[in-house]
Amino acid sequence: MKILILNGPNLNLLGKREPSIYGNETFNDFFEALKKKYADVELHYFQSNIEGELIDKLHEVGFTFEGIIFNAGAYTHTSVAIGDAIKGIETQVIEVHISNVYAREKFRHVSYIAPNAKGVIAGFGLQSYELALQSFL
Ligand code: CA2
Repeated sequence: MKILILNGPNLNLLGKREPSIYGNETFNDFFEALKKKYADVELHYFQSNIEGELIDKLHEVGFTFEGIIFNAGAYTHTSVAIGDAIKGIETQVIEVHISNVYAREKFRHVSYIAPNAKGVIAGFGLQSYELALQSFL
């Protein structure tokens, strides 16, 4: 089973800044542990700060992979283009967030991903990604 974890802007800073909101583990450390725990799953990871690169990756895997776990970062709340890309692919997407976006500023309550996602998981720290993976499994 092929699953992509896709991270959007600024998530490359995880574990390096703002630990009170996003924790102190780097995504690479988390991802290495996840791959070991789910060794029978073909887990892929891609991060970009560039909207078009995220869209290209959705197009690249969105007809062959079994699932996409997507934290689009702040693009979640702004990107019509990413919303359209999710509408245009076949692979199901689960929207994830590390923080509970509904307990934060109003602009974070809006999502262009959610209307076309299988579901949304927010507020469980990096465990949000593992919960999404378990849902696909
Ligand atoms: O809670 C989440 O996962 C978010 O998608 C994170 C985004 C934010 O804009 C969304 O509203 C919610 C921000 C990612 C920034 O990540 C950082 C990590 C460490 C240090 C600085 C930024």
